[in-house]
Amino acid sequence: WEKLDWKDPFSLDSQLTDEQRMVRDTAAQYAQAKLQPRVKEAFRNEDTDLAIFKEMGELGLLGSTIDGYGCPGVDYTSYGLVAREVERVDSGYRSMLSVQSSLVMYPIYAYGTEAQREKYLPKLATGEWIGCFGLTEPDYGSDPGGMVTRARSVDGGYRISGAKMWISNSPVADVFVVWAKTDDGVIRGFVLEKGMEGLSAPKIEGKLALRASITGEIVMDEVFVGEEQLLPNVQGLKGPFGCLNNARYGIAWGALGAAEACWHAALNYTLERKQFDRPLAANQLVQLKLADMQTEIALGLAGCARAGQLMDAGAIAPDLISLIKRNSCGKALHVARQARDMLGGNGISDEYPVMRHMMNLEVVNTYEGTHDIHALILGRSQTDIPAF
Ligand code: TGC
Ligand code: FAD
Repeated sequence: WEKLDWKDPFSLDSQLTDEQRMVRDTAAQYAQAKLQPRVKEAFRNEDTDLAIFKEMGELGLLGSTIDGYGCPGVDYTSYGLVAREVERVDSGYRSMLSVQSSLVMYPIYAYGTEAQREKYLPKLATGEWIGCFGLTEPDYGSDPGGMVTRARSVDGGYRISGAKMWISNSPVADVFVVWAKTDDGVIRGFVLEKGMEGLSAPKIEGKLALRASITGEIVMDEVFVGEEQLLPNVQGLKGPFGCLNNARYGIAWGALGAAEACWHAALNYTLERKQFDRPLAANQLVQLKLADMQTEIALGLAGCARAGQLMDAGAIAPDLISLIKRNSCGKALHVARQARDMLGGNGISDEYPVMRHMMNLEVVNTYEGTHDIHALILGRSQTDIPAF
């Protein structure tokens, strides 16, 4: 019998190819050497360091699954491993990476013309340009099909009016992938650029979570775009949802990276801290929590690894992505709350990462489809009854 590797009970590491391990190690070294030292001040001061996009770009971490246009074309398991390493530091940094990769570069690649791909993808890959994705509106979050943003046909193109809310990266974005209904009521995707007349992206102030990642609105007042700014190769909600499949898959891996950081912090803390003349870790109630954390994280990662294989085989069902997104986010949030408790008073200090992760995970559990919305997607797949 083997001795259990308690950090990696399913031996995920031994399942990886050399290339996947190399990508993971590159991301891990970058995250620990460059992101970890910045994160405390970034979160405290709500400071989004735009240099991070260029640093990630240099390492090939932006749009990494795309083949060509300056992107390395790695597999989806590698993409998941990168998300996990980046989110081990902070969900906000993973957000910056996933929006750029899955929600901006992916739709341009999958739904765009060759000219759009050549114009936008190389600069988004290096991080010279920053992208954002506008689906959610002030009155349409879980139900994006109700959106009221309109793209009215005019001579030579469209005039777009409407507002998008809670948009990651929008105040610093150069490229805006925006979803709007055309005259026939069909949802279409458009690529807008910073500086277009009538386009603005004010920052949303007062966020108590995800403070290292900037969030804003997108306000469009009769913004004119030429026909060449329409993403021609998709129509309807399956356009934005196709992008969300990739982003939700990455989040499923990423949230467990944040959970691992909380678990390890709780373990180290309870081994060091003594009460009643013995380490906190000597108490059964503490070991129970550590065992629960290990179990949920290990099972969650095993599910993500299998989902990665299915993604790479082109054989994944979107409902399975809902399952892992929901499971990872809900479980990670629970782990973070438990870890926060185990650190006692120190648990609320930003000298330790757990409260920051906990607050971030409240967002991660909400965006890209809330925990309950994904439950309803899974309920529909079993019953054929949409209960939204
Ligand atoms: P429904 O009838 O279910 O579907 C409409 C059409 O879309 C197709 N579809 C999908 N296609 C591909 N992948 C998926 N996952 C798909 N889900 C649905 C579907 O086949 C249909 O196509 P067609 O051709 O028949 O028209 O639509 P519904 O309006 O009933 O949707 C209900 C529901 C709840 C599933 C959906 O609206 C939903 O998922 N709501 C959650 C909204 C959401 O996730 N928003 C995310 C905003 S972006 C974001 O949060 C980014 S944060 C990023 C970061 O910072 O990291
Ligand atoms: P609502 O839809 O109003 O939901 C509120 C509550 O009601 C939730 O608990 C939900 O589960 C529940 N609920 C809703 N409908 C039902 C139902 N039928 N049955 C049972 N319960 C229901 N969006 C983008 O487009 N691009 C981005 O880059 C982006 N980044 C974000 C960054 C941050 C920091 C945040 C907080 C959000 C971001 N979002 C983004 C928006 C995010 O996707 C939405 O917040 C999310 O989809 C939920 O929508 P909502 O906030 O309108 O909540």
